[in-house]
Amino acid sequence: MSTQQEWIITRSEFNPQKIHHDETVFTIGNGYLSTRGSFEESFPEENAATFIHGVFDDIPVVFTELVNVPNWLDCVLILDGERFRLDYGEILDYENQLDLSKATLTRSVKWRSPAGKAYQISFERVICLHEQHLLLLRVGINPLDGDAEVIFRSGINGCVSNEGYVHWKHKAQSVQPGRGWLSLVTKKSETGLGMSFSLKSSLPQIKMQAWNMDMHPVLNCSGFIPSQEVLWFEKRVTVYTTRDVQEPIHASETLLGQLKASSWEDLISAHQKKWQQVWTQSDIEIDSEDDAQIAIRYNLFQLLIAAPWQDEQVNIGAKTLSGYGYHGHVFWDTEIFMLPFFTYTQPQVARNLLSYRYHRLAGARKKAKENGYLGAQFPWESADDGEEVTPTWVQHPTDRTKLTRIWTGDIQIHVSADIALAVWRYGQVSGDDKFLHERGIPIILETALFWESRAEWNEINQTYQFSDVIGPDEYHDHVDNNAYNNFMVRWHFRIAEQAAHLLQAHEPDLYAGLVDQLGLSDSRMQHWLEIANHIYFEQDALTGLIEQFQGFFQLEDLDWKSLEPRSESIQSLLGIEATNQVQALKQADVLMLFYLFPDAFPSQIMAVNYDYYNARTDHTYGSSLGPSIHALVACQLGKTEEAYQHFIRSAHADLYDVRGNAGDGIHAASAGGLWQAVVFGFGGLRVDEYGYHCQSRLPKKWRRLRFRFCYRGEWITIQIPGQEVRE
Ligand code: IFM
Repeated sequence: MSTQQEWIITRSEFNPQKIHHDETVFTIGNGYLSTRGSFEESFPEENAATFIHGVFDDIPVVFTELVNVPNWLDCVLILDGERFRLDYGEILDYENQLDLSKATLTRSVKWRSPAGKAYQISFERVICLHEQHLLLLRVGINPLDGDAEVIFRSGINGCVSNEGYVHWKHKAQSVQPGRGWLSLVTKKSETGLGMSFSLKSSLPQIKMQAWNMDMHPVLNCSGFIPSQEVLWFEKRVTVYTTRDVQEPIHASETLLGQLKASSWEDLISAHQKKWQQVWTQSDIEIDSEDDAQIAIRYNLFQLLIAAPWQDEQVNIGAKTLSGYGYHGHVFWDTEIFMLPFFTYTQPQVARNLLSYRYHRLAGARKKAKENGYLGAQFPWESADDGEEVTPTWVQHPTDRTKLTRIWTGDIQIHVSADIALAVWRYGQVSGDDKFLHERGIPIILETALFWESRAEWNEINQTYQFSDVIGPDEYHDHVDNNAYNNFMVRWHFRIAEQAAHLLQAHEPDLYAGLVDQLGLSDSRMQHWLEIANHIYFEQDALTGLIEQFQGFFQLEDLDWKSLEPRSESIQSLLGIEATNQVQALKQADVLMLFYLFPDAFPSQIMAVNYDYYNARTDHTYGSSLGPSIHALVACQLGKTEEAYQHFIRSAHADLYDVRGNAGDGIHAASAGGLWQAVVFGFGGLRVDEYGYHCQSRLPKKWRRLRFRFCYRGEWITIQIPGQEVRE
């Protein structure tokens, strides 16, 4: 095991300007819920939030959003008549620490009140992994200048909103010395929530009064702390929703009662043991001169705390459960960027994530039908019911008096092929044939039907084409024949034909059911292959350059240097329309194909295209989905040091707020891409139908790399330089 410093994220200074960034950085969770790293005692203009997977409610414009649930931290601390909060008094010493190995957030503040008395105050926060409905908080108060009179109030605060929008209606509540509970329901989706809490103090002279305030059961604790003694409060919170059980309050009260017999130490040790197991599978060790070790662990930690360990009806939003960005909506970010990490290190989570798509086929069928297509068309943004939830209009990024039309929900259609690819790759790596046969192949076939009806025959070119789409590079919309889109569709048709025959051979009854349901036939599948073989895909015979979409090479080349120095994206500098007219990319597009299909292109072709598109990509201010892919492709081309620069950009995206928007939540796709950049890029792992092998290339600053993965039930450890160990 590595040294402690390689597991701990520390802030030793409080910077109120960075509060929203830090709230995101110090998010903790357990795959059921997450809580941002805001302070127990609150802070003005904080963005405190706790989100539970799957708890959505309606909201105008963006249709539905994850709901900020009652604040379970909820503390007011008054010391000798002065309220403790970091905007009052003086901070003499400060340390905020996230221990990634134990998933524990601790904060210790030496504080001088406005009246001049000093106190040491500490907090320890845990969202249990071994019991996903249990949250723990400990607060320690140590007066440093003589006795202190203390008032400590804590409960469950249901007066919360999503940045001003209130989703909760009151049902019932109760509080008595030692414990209380709150029952609420969301206004539109009618999801019920029950939260219970218990509170105890370490000193007998502390008196406890129950305050039953509106939507806010609270315990008011008061008394004296003798000089130099530490007063501890221990709070336990249990939470259920009607997504879990019929009677959430009954369940939260029962669990709280059952846990009475367990000590704080017992609970913490069970939680830590579970995390140890998780890290045994998912950790990456990097011995290097840089901060790659802590950065990779931090990114993996953020994926792991958002991973639905026990729920196949939810998925991971683009910002995990760590912020308001994208309202909890799910994108291709899951399948293309995050999923490989889970497929290779936590396969049951990958299965849950893909099962979410299977259970949302009804929404995808509806979308296809409404658009006049066959089969299933997955939405660009998905949430609770799997219907399209991409907003149609949003506020203009620079001129707030204007609205901007968002086209992704209408025409960014590659997501259906992205999901099919993730399904197939999961099946290949995990060997989970049951999933593949019962859920995976039905997804692949139903989405193939969508592509069949979406393909357009062009009599003049004698090609099948896809006009009016958006590819991964969202700086260009309404384009024809995006190379990524078309290549993915070609792959999709070919794999659909193979998958159908595989199912027919192994599960004839399931296959017969699909034949009936989807109208499959040999001639239909021949037609799929026919489309695949005639899909438009333009590659310059002389240069080997693949055109990102029809007409891309005719666009004006941008003079990037003339725009430097800059601190915003090309799109916000030039405007949406002007950016559409130049060869500037928000993120990898053609290069995505080299990352996903490294064996499909000769390296010379990859190199030519990498050089061309890499030079035309808005790496720092474009999409956070870009750098990890550029890192990976650069590795494939042996440009290891260039890959390293891209890797660092992705590794620091949230830790150092590279794009200035980390306050909205974790860039989950970047985190998932980072794992791939290390394992597939620097580690050089390749898995195909014949097995796996590694062709590693470490950057100069790295001395050693070690990772594990599971291939068809067998755990393999790769150490570079060094050996491969099969367990
Ligand atoms: O899915 C991405 C997209 O590729 C770029 N814009 C942000 C989305 C959510 O992360």
